[in-house]
Amino acid sequence: MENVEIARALLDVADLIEIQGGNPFRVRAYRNAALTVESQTVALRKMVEDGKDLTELPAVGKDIARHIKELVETGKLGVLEELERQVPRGLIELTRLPGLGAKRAKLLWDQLGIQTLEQLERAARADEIKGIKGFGAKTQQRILEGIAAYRKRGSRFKIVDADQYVEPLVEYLRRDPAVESVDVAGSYRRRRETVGDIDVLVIAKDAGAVMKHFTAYGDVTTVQLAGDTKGTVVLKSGLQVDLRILPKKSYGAALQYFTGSKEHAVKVRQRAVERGLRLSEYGVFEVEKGKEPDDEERDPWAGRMVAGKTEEEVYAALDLPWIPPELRENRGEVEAAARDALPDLIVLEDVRGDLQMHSTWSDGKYSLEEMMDACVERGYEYFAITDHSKALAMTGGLDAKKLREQWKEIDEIASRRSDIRILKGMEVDILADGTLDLEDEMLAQLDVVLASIHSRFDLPAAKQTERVLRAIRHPEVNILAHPTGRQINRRDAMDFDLDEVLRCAVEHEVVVEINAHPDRLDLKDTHAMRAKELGGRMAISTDAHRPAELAFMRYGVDQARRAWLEKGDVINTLPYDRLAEILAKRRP
Ligand code: DGT
Ligand code: CA
Ligand code: CA
Ligand code: ZN
Repeated sequence: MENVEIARALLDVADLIEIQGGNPFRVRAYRNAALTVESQTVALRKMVEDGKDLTELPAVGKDIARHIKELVETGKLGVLEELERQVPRGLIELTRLPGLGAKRAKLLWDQLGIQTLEQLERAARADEIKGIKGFGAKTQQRILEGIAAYRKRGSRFKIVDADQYVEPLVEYLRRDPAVESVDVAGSYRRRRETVGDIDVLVIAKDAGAVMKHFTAYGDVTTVQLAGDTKGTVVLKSGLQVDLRILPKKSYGAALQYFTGSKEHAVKVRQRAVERGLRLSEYGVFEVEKGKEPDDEERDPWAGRMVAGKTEEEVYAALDLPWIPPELRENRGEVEAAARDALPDLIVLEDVRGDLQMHSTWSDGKYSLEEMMDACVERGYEYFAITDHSKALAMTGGLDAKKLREQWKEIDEIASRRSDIRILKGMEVDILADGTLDLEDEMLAQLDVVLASIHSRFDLPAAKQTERVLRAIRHPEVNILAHPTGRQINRRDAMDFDLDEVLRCAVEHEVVVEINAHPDRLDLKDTHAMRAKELGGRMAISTDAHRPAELAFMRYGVDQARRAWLEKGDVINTLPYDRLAEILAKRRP
């Protein structure tokens, strides 16, 4: 039994006691203990086996120590089974919905026998909820919306949604005079495409004051824990936020620890052990002679502290340069760092233009010139207008005749403005047989041709692969847009042979897109990494349908960094002349 499983069981006990309307101090005791368990670096299973006294752990009293022992030895927990006989555990999931705390979930169970999300949804649709005391038509509606949102995102938030909640929270925390610094760690800092929860780290003079300030944040619906140095809240959106208040001397070590990933942390800790050091969230310590690192796990401050204040210092103590968070996934970054061969990652400022966006000529919401102005404002040297082709009728996709009209408008604008270069482009549909949705003679006149799939995602894999390969082999195609068709939390990647597609793209000088739209991020990090490995070039494009969406570029760059990409791997970091050469590939 792993620590996380033990913690999970203790949390379930806390939730069920709370739903039952039990003693809030007991609820808190279980939650605090769960947190302790979760944050132990040594396996509690091992402590039990070694006959160690668990009550020496913070927040672990006699009862809970007995529970942990029982879990380790039998894999079960009597008190949890007893509670489950009294309260259905399906209710725990219901309490996670915005607007439905423990009390209200219990009420719905008492009055309507609701135990699951499905039953709740059925009751809400049948208009049965609004009749219950304390609920109304509005609440019933909110519950339905909450369920829909919960299903849609699974339990993970897209990074763009997380940003929307995290940025104001960080600003709010910084306003507290007791706060010295705020950093967000975890998957958020690593810029994963989705995050499970948010891990905030704070240095503060007065921890109590900061905890109060944190739990009083207007967007908080539930305070799950408010300890001395650790707090957990759930925001109205359902996003969970963990806060940790830390001493300055350990801040770098804690930032390193809580940034993860767990796999990266394991690798780095191994390196510490090889050097006779112990790395923890408190710092890097020399292991005293004759002692095993584990002996000291109980006193986190044992041994001479050699690093901890900054991350740079922590990595340096292990003979490593600082490793950018986006790389910390144990995909070879520790080995590369040791050889001093980390990539020089692309940054947002390297981007000189955007090669996919739409205007009112198809399904964009703003005119071509409005999109142009927004690109100028971002400081771009060039941009491509890439409206849809006619197969996408619902977007008002363009046929040859309309495309010519668009070119007239572009020529007219270009003749009176020299502040940015416009590339005539199109996002041309790849039809089911792999042919393109525009005449060759027209394709040849475009500055940039994007090819992409918007239909028949269900073809058998071999056919799908052949379809894409055929498009890539078309001499006029420059960029394969959103290559896998996946949409985060909505639609999986198409079933096809991506590796073969990437190889073919390299061979035919077709660039693959990292679509920066945060619903897509397609290619995703590992796929882009593979594309680079195969010698491919990439374009990071926003697919903006309005000026504000040009700002999605940062999400594309984040994923490109996670894919180890450097400036030279991405064509829209090139000056216009160089870009034009690449796009002109087979046009003499
Ligand atoms: P998430 O929240 O699922 O998107 O992913 P993370 O990576 O943010 O994971 P989370 O929130 O569970 O923990 C934040 C960081 O704290 C994690 O990346 C590494 C560290 N951490 C948490 N629990 C453990 C653990 O049991 N062992 C180690 N070594 N590190 C842990
Ligand atoms: Ca997290
Ligand atoms: Ca967390
Ligand atoms: Zn598209």
